[in-house]
Order: sequence, then C-alpha cells, then structure tokens
Amino acid sequence: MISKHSLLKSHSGKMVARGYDGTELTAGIVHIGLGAFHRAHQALYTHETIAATGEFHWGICAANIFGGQELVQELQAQDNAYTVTEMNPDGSRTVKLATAIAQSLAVEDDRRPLLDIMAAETTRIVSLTITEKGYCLNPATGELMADNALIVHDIEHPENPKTALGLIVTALGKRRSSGITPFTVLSCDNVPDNGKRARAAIIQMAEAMDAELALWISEEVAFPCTMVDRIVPAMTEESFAEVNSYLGIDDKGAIVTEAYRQWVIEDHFTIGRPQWDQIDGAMFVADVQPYEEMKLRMLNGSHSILAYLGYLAGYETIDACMQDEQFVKVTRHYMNNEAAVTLEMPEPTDFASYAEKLIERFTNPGLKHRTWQIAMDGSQKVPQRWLNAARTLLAEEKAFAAIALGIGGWMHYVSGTDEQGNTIDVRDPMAEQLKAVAIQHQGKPAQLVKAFLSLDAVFDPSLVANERFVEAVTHAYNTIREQGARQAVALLAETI
Ligand code: NAI
Ligand code: CS2
Repeated sequence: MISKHSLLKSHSGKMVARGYDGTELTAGIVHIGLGAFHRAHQALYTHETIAATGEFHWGICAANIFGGQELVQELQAQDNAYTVTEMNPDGSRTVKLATAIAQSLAVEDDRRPLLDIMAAETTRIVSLTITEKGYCLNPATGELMADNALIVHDIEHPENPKTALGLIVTALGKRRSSGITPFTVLSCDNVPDNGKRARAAIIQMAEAMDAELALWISEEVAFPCTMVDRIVPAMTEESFAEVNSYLGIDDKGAIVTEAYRQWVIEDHFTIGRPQWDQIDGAMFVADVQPYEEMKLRMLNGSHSILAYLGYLAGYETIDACMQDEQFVKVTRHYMNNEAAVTLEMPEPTDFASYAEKLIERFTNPGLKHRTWQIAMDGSQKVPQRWLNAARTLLAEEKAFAAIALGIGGWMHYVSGTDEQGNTIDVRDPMAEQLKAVAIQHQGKPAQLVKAFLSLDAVFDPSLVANERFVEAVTHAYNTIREQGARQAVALLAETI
C-alpha cells in the first residue's frame, strides 16, 4: 500500500509534484462518477487550481453510486492520491500527482450518508460524470424517461434515491427545508447542452415528487453548461504495468491520458467556484453551446465513426485505425465536409486546423483507446454526434456518406456479430432491443435498416421519413455487409 506521502516521496524526480499537504482540504465539491475522466480532468484541474490559489475549501468528495466500488477502496488505501501520466505525441511524458480528492465514497444501497454531505452547507457544487445514460433521458428528445425503473423507484422513495437525479432533488429539498442556499449542479458529461439537459431532467423528476420544490429548483439552482475535452482511455493491465514500472511504485489509481485538455465552462455559479481558469485550457464563458457542438460533432463524431468501422475492421484501438490511410482520409473528410460545415460559431474558427489537431491526437501511440470502449452506449451518443449534422446536410442537399457509413457500421456492431462470426460484447442500455431488431430482420437488409431507423429513442421520425437518408444508410449497410468494413472505408475514400 502507498500513502499520499510515500507517493510524493517515491517519485525520484520523475513526477511533477506541485503538491500541498492535503490535510487542510475541505470538500466544497461533491462529485458523482469517480471514473477515469474525472480523475484526469476536473480533479486534476482542481488540484492544480488549489495549488495555485491556496483555496483549500475546494477539495472534492467523490462518490460512485453505480459500480466502481473497488476503485474507491483502492483510492482510499492511498489517501485518495493518484498519478496522472500525460503522454505527448512524441512519446515523452509528464507525470503529475493529484491530491484534490479529500474523500471518496463507495455508496452501496444506502445513499443517506452521501445525501447528508450533499445537503451540508460546505458543499457548494455537485458535479457529475455519470455517462450519457446516467441522465435517464430519451436520447433523441432529451425528455426524462418516466417509465425507467430507477426513476419510478426514486419518485416513490425520495428518502433513499438510486439515481444521481434523485439524489440531487432530495439533497436540494433538504437544503431548502434548512434554509441553505442551493449548490450549483455542474454536468461534465458529453451530453449536448449538458447543463440544460441536467436541469430539465432534475426539474421533471422534482415535479413528480413535490411541485413546490420543483418551482424552487427552477428559480434558485444554477446548472451551467460545460464543454469537456481530454481523451482518457480506461486503464488496462498493460497500462498499469507500464506506469508502475516507469515510476517504480504500485499506483492503483493511476491514469494515462494525453497532454491536451480543454474545459469551457458557463460562468453561472450560485455560491462561488474554484478559479479553474488559472490553469491552461480552462475558461469561463457566457455561452458554451457553440464550443460544445463543435467538439461533439468533430471529435466525438469522428471517434464513433472510427469506433464502429474500426472495430469491425479488426482495429483494437483508435491509434491503430489511424495507421490506415483510408481511415484517416475518411475521418478528415467527415470533419471538414460533414461536421464543420454544419457549425455556427460566434467568431471566425479555423476548422481545418482543429481537424488536423484531432488527427494528431487520435494518432498518439501512447494512448491505447479501445474502439470497443468508444462503441459502448451508442444509442445514447449517436443523436448528438451525427444526427444533428445529418439533418442540416439533408436540408441543404449536401452529401453525408461518412455519417451514413458510421450509422451502417453501428447497425452491424449492435447486431452483435463481427465479420469473423464472433460475438461482440455490446454494452448499451438498449442492447437487448437492438439485438431483437437484428434477429427479427436477419437476412433482409432493407427491412433491418428501416427497423433500426424507426427506433425513435435514437432517430427522430423526420429521418426515417426521408428517402434520401434511408437510401444512403441502406447503401452503406449493404456495402459493409458485402465487402467488409475495411473495404467499405477504402471505397468511400476513393470517392472523396
Ligand atoms: P468510467 O467508466 O471510468 O467511469 C464511469 C463513471 O460513471 C463511474 O464513476 C460510474 O460509477 C459512473 N456511472 C455509470 N453509470 C452511471 C449511472 N447510471 N448513474 C450514475 N453514475 C454512473 O468512464 P469515464 O472515462 O470516467 O467517462 C465517464 C463520462 O465522462 C463519459 O461517459 C463522458 O460523458 C465523460 N467524458 C469522458 C471522457 C473520456 O475520454 N474518458 C472525455 C470527456 C468526457
Ligand atoms: C469518446 C469520448 O468514449 C467516447 O465516446 O468519444 O469519451 C472522448 O474520448 C472524449 O470526449 C474526449 O474529450
């Protein structure tokens, strides 16, 4: 076991230890979703901000409410300190020690200890990285899924809610009863308009529990939107072994990420916030939406194309996809001709340079970002990554062959069998429904494509009603079926 102090001492010059003795930290932030991304992004930004400002009241109490219990125990055993290894494209690295997490919690069935901390006056921000599905929203419409079993449970048992939404409503209710100013809810997920969506979900949930509380939340609580960006692959045995042999320690909380990071935050907080903008890559703005749309369509849209087609083509990681020239050509074409052209920015923006920077980031050999990881939860990701752009391109009668190929790839992927006949481990809240569609229409591609496009939780009805859209996706699906994903990408690359 290593403690924070032994981590600090053991770095032997290999670590940037811009540290502080964490004993004076208090938790002004409660974070739900102590996964890889939080540790490499918000918690590291917060660590560096505290080191720069000496504002020790911005420590973090980080909790996992679904899974991730083992990670919490491992972090607790090392006083919640861990290292972040930042890999540069040239293979060099910077290792940082992060100590902003003052407390971590593995919340099992009884959520009340976490509720008490959220309701305490010292908590000023509740931040979230609960994945897209954690918001329990219909991905296509952004409406709360009122028939979701967890939501039904929370409405009936507000004193011990299961979801992050339920926890927030109940904690806000406790603060209201005690006359305590509400905390700010800060969503840091790759959800479009994440603050607005979190607000809508929480208010809809509150309306079903207590109409007066819902009104109070709508008037008093701030839900700033954010654009978050840093590629943080899930750790593997190999990446742990590599980091630990480099550092000569056994850090169970270690994270490997890229050097690049960006965080654009709407400056709307009710009881203060850390001065995150003191640290490179973070800024406060009045309107996040254009930055967020750009990132979701260009970065995440490309990622999903690479994930489905790359997985089917036998590429395990994004950097492996980028060794294939045809994949690079299609990705660049997608960014410049199908994503950038649909964006409206408040100021002149050099999309071509942004695209080249993304290609460089995807090519980073130090990041083993699995296509399988990005392919996960596609039903929750596809609408914001591809479909908003597709609708604009359709309306302007422009081509969208890369998006169509991505959707065709997604349909093959979620059908659950790869090109060699092996089963794909499809992780998605709609996995069963998607598999059922594939089985029902097996061997009848045109019907199968139509049936997938008729899933209105993913595709809004205007798309399945559009003949051009249905034809393009059917063509893409059939090309992958007949020629395989690698050849389908090469064929598209020839035409662009
Ligand atoms: P992870 O798998 O390491 O962690 C997932 C976290 O979400 C865990 O803490 C888990 O407890 C929590 N969670 C899962 N389902 C939940 C639910 N239904 N309710 C509440 N909590 C739930 O994943 P990672 O890498 O931390 O990513 C999490 C999210 O962060 C992503 O879905 C994305 O929205 C955002 N993000 C991730 C980036 C990355 O490169 N990894 C970059 C930018 C944003
Ligand atoms: C990825 C993102 O897992 C995914 O779906 O596309 O998590 C991506 O790594 C980040 O958004 C980069 O900021």
